[in-house]
Amino acid sequence: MSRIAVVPGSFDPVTKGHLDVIRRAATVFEEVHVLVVHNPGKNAMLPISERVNLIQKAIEEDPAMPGNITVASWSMGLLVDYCTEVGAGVLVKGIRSQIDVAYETPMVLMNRSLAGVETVFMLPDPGHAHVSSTLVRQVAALGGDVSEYVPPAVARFLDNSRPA
Ligand code: COD
Repeated sequence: MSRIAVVPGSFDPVTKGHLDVIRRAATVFEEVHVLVVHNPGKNAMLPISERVNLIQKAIEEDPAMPGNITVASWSMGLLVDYCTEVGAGVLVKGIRSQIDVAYETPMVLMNRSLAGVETVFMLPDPGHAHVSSTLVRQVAALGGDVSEYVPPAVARFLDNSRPA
């Protein structure tokens, strides 16, 4: 039985969809580790340390967030190695559509096979189902308003990063 869950992601940047899943996970598990991991398949916008910083701020500023959440990053190898290091037996992944299920399924089976780590899929509030970091990056880069999709800490950061 595992009381510790890891919610991994690129979080580049963290969105309200991610935070919805993180909050739900923190109501189910005793301890939740939000883990920022580099995804080699994506062109990163923010350094990992900034992503960690923004998640921490977003959680601190959200009164609905339980107090059992820690934020970390991992670049030392497999995701399941982090789980083993902290004694987590469960990964939590947010699912927006069948596309996410198809993308995540081989990783679920591989992580179980590598280290016996199970994965729980959680659905966000349907209002967040169309939100992705990729689209947030695109809308922000083209000068659009992303404040509906990201926490205030990220909206402020993106505003301050705009060229004058
Ligand atoms: N609502 C709900 N969930 C969402 C939303 C939303 N609006 N947006 C994203 N999510 C979910 C995603 O489905 C995903 O589960 C999670 O949040 C993170 O999303 P991203 O986009 O920030 O992160 P990804 O998809 O780039 O994932 C990066 C991971 C590091 C999690 C992934 O690459 C991974 O698991 N890598 C494992 C590396 C490894 O050990 N490989 C070997 C064995 S598989």
